[in-house]
Parts: sequence; structure tokens; C-alpha cells
Amino acid sequence: MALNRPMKIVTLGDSNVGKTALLLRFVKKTFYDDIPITIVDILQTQMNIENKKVDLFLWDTGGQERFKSLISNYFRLADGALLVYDVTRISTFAELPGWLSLLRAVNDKASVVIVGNKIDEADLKNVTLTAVKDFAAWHRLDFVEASAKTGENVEEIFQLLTKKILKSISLTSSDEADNSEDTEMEKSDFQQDDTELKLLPSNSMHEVPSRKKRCC
Ligand SMILES: Nc1nc2c(ncn2[C@@H]2O[C@H](COP(=O)(O)OP(=O)(O)OP(=O)(O)O)[C@@H](O)[C@H]2O)c(=O)[nH]1
Ligand SMILES: [Mg+2]
Repeated sequence: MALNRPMKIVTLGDSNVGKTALLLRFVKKTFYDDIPITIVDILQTQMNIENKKVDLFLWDTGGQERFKSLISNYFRLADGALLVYDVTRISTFAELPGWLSLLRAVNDKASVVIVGNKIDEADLKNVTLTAVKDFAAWHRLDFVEASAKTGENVEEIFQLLTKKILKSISLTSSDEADNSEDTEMEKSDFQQDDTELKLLPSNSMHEVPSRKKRCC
């Protein structure tokens, strides 16, 4: 099914797992070593999905505990979410259920892909494939292990997630056609969201100064 509006994707997961790096790899095709801590940031790009150009709004949220109440506001209208952990830090994997609950508390429809980032650090990897497979199967989610640094599997993450989003939209489209009131509501929600998007200074909120290398 064709999508005639932008697709909105959010990132979530602990700080330092590489959410921003993954988005920058996908959009700018580059890896940055020293990225400022994110509060909320927006990137926009286009992607060819089923032979049609679709606009993607990528809402990058900060993983620091103190931003949780702020960023959950951005989850509500997401079509899809990247639930990211760092394969070298098991604590970031252990936090995934909490992040998923935060998303599901405000959005039970968004398609979700779990991303285990930093697989280039093979020697430091301490989240096993079995662990993530079990977690993903339990929650009926797909997962990808990737590296923003080398670019491995980054394109695949977005292919997988956007296909899942389209599939879920096409499954619910008949319901929407049957309920024009709901559809109008969703349209105005989205327009409101567009306005919100334009109001953000330079589309971004970062914390300055930037963090140096990984802290822990
Ligand atoms: N080795 C390696 N380092 C990475 C990778 N992705 C990100 N990093 C590094 O990890 C650090 C944190 O990356 P960010 O993308 O800023 O992490 P984040 O999840 O956006 O963090 P918050 O904005 O605080 O939530 C940076 O120093 C990145 O250069 C990767 O795939 N491999
Ligand atoms: Mg970030």
C-alpha cells in the first residue's frame, strides 16, 4: 500500500548506545566519533519503498534518564521505532523492556525493530545472539545486529522497519476507511506534529558541550 504522508520513526534506548550515530550513518552515510548528547533531534530524508519515494522524519531522542518524561511525548505519533542497545554493554540490553514499556504506554501501534549496535567491537561483545533472539521472540519483534561505525546492516534496519510499517498500515487501512472521523483526527494530529517540528530551534536540542568518548 502506498503511503501519502511522511513516515515518522523514533529512536529509543540508553544513552551512548549509538542511536544518533545510526541515524547519521543512514542519512549522511558517515560515522562521527564525537557526537553531542541528544535531547531531541530531527533528521529528514527520503527512501524508496515499493518503488515510491517516501519522506522519513527521524526523531532521535536522548537516552539519559533525566530526559525520559520529555521524550515520551515524541513517541505518541510514531509509525515505527528503533529500540537500540549496545552489544558491548549488557546493562543497555537489560533496559530494553523499560524502553518498550515507555513506548507502549503512549503508542501501541508503532512497529518496532530491536537494534544491537556496535558489532564492530567483536571482542567486547557481551550480549549473545541467543539472548536477543529470545527477547525478540517473546515480544514478537524483529532484531538486527549492526554497526553505525562500519555501516554494516544499517540500510537493512530501515528496509526492515519501513516494510513493517507499511504492512501494519495496510492491515489497518480498511478500519480507517470505515471510520472517517478517526482518520480526520489522525490527520490533524499529524499537522499539529508538523507545527511542533517547525517550532524546534534548528530542529534540534543538544546538550553542550559534547561528550567525549564512551564513558562506561
Ligand atoms: N565502535 C562503535 N562506536 C559507536 C558506534 N555507534 C556509535 N558509537 C559511538 O558511541 C558513542 C555514542 O554514540 P551516540 O550516537 O551519540 O549515542 P546515543 O545513543 O545517541 O546517545 P544519547 O544521545 O545520549 O542518547 C559515540 O562516541 C559514537 O561514536 C558503533 O557502531 N561502533
Ligand atoms: Mg544521541
